[in-house]
Amino acid sequence: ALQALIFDVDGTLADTERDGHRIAFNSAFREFGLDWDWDVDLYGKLLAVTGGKERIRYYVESFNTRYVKPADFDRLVAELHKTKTRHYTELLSGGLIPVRPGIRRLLEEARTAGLRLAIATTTTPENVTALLKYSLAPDAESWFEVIAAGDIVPAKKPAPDIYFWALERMNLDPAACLAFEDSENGLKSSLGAGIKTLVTINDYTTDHEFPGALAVLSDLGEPGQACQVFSGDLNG
Ligand code: XBP
Ligand code: MG
Repeated sequence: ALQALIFDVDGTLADTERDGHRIAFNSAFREFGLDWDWDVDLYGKLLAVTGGKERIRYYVESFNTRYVKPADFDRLVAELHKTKTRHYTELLSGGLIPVRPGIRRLLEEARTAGLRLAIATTTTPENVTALLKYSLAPDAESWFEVIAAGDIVPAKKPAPDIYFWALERMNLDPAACLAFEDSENGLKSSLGAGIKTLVTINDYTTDHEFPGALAVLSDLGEPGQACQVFSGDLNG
C-alpha cells in the first residue's frame, strides 16, 4: 500500500526557475562584476545540468568559452553560488512565487490521510526551507519527515542517489512511495530508485521525454480547474 509521497521542488512544488533561480544567478553575476546574463532561452538550455554550482561550470565550459578562468575558479564558483542563494532566498521571502495548482490541496489531503511526506531535490537546503516557509506556510517544513537536498549526495539528478538517500532515511521500500517530478532528469532519478512517478510539466519541460512515468499532466488541478492529461491512466 502507498505510504509516502516524495516531492521534487523546483518546477514541481513551484515554478521557481525562470523568475526565481535565474534572476538570482544574474544578480550574483552582477554583484561580482561579471557581464554574464542568463536570458530565459539560455537558462532553458542550462537546466540540462542540475545543481547551481554545476550549472555555472557548464555555462562557462559550453556557452562562454571566451571567458578565461582565474586560478581560483573553484572558489569563485562557490562564492558566486553562495551569493546566488542569498539573492534567491531574499526573493522568495517576498512571497512572489506561489506553489503550483493542486500542491497545497494534495499536501493537506495527504497529511489528513496519514501519508508520510518527503522532499528529494538537487537545490540547496536553505532554498527549500525558504520556499516552504514563504510560499506554502510558516510551519510547512515540519510537514516533511525528510528533506533530502543539495550536496548531501555528490551525484545529483539524474542519478537516483538523492531518492535512495530519502528512502533509506525513512526506512521505506520504493514500492510504498509515489514521487512527483517535472523534468526528464528528475524522472530518471526517481525511476532509477524504483519509485513510481507522476510528472507535472512546466514551460521549461514541455518538450522533455517522460518514458516510464505513471502519468504526465499539465499540473495537479484545482476544483473547477481540471488539469490536462498528456499520457497515463489515472484510474488504472
Ligand atoms: C532544480 C535544480 C537546482 C536549481 C538551482 O532541482 O537543478 O539546481 O535550479 O538550485 P530540483 P541550486 O528540480 O531537483 O529541485 O542553485 O541551489 O542548486
Ligand atoms: Mg524539478
